Formats: sequence, structure tokens, C-alpha cells
Amino acid sequence: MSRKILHGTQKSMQWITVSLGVLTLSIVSTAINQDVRLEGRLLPAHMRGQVPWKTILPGQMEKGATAPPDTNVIIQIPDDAADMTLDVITGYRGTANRFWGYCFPQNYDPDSPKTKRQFPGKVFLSKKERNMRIEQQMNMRQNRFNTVENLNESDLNQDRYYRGAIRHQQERFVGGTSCFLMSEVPLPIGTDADDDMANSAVERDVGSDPQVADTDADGVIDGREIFFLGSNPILRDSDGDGLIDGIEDKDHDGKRDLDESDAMKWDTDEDGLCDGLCKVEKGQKLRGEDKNINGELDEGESNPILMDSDGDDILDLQEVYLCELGGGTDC
Ligand SMILES: [Ca+2]
Ligand SMILES: [Ca+2]
Ligand SMILES: [Ca+2]
Ligand SMILES: [Ca+2]
Repeated sequence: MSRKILHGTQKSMQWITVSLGVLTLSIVSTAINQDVRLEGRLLPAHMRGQVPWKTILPGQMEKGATAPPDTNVIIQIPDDAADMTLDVITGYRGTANRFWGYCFPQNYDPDSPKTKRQFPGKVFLSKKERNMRIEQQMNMRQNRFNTVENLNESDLNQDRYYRGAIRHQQERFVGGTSCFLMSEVPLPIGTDADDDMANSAVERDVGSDPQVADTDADGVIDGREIFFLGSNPILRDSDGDGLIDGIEDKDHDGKRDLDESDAMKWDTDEDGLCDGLCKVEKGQKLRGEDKNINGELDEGESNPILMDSDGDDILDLQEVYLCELGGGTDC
């Protein structure tokens, strides 16, 4: 078989599926220690020179950096960085991409004897990587699953179903440690100085302030706007309906709950009236449900999450038309 087919994504897949034997681990620990090109000595012959190295230094973590795909990336977390989750340090919340790596403990001595059993690193796997490995495990035990059915996720995380397989071990990333990362996509890597769930690279990319948790001061922190609400962290009223994001997302948790209007939808209940107060008819008129834009259902207002707020079978917009036709001034 030609080696030429091992390029691009296939090459990274090969790396990701290479088991975490002592070979890979010793490459990383030695690279951290000496910062020299070692692949010539340590990689299998056909892979020499194919997989580049990149080190992200503590200062670059604070500013925000990009971990390139198909690259052996070493991440050095600054000593004074607060603990971060895998989602925060990698700036990734999705399930579509594969990446994996491992971290050395604090005060790890790279000169300590490197044997397979004594290696102290802890593995982390992206959600997709975890799912694929679970699938692999299930396929390998197909016969067994004919008799053991309906396994839930906690069953699958038990040792007896893994039998020493590589699995996700690390969720918190600690200041002063170093980690290895291999990803099939570029990842925005950084620390989260303002503790808003968005790291410095993510904030750099979207233009929010990495030192201020709620850049636009609308009540919802930057990370929740970017990753959960999908709203703009530098715009107070992302959908332009007159209500600021933190009034629509009343409890500021970044999710649209049943009693909340949609911070990303101008007219949540689709009755023709915007959630807050908006210019309509070429800017000649102001109409809306929450006319004093305070997030409360006050006297004379309609409910932005109900098409027919008072349940009289006349839709809210029709009520406004009727009111206007009748010469009302506060419709
Ligand atoms: Ca911020
Ligand atoms: Ca905000
Ligand atoms: Ca809004
Ligand atoms: Ca509406």
C-alpha cells in the first residue's frame, strides 16, 4: 500500500488512533524538556517529518493562540492560571470534531524513568473522540451485548467495559502544568482570566474583552452569549427588538427557558409584534409587546411569548390594529 494516501485528515486520524503507548508519551515528555526536534529519532520511519510540532507558551496562552490541526501541540498553562475545564481551554463545545491529548501532573520530572506502567499523564478526549471510542468498545464486545442490553452511559464508563482502553480521565486543567494536544481542526487555546467561560483566543476572535466577564454589560457573561445563547457579546440587544439580552434571558444562564423570550428572535411568538418595542411601517410607528422594555408584563402590554395574550381569540397584533383603528394613542 502506498504511503502517499496518508495525508491531510487521514494522517491525523492515524495519529489519533495510534494507541497511547510509551512511544508517543516519551516523545512529548522529552520535547517538553529539551524543545528539540525528536521525530527523526522517535517516530516510525514513514511518519518522520510529517507531523510538525508547536509549543504554546504561558504568555501566548494569556493572549490567546491557535492550536493548528494535525500538529503535535504542547500547551504550557501559566502558573497563576485558574483551573479551567476542557471546554474552556479548547474553546470548543461541539460534538463534531476529534481531538485528544494528555497532561502531565504538577511538578512532573521529565527525567524520571519512563515506562509504560509508571507514566503519570492523564488523558483527555473530545466528545466525538469519546463517542467513537465507546462505539469501538461496543463493536468489540458485540457478542456480549446480546445478553447485556440497555447499557446507559454510566455503565459504559465503568472499568469492566473499558478493560484498560484509553478513556477520558481529565476535565480540569491546572496552572503550571503542560499538556499535549492533537486535533483534526484548529482550536482556539487560551486561559480565561475573567472567568466568563470564554478563553482569551475565543474572546480575541469575537472581539469581546478578555479581562471583562460581561463585555457589553447586558447581564449575560461573554462565554454564555457566545456558546449557549448564540447572542452577540458586544451588542446589548442582539436581535434588535428593544429588549437587551439579559432581560430576555432573565436568569442569565445562557439558555432560553419556557418563560423567557428569545434573545435571538425579534418576534418570539411570531404574532407580528416584536418582543420589546420596535419601529415599524418605515419607522413611522412604534409597536411591540413589552412597550416599556422592562421585561415585565405590565397593564396595557401583551406577552411576547403568547400570540393571544389574553386568550380572547383575537391575536395580539389584531388587538393593536383594532386599537389603532379606534383612535387609540397607546396601542
Ligand atoms: Ca470576557
Ligand atoms: Ca453580555
Ligand atoms: Ca433583544
Ligand atoms: Ca410577538
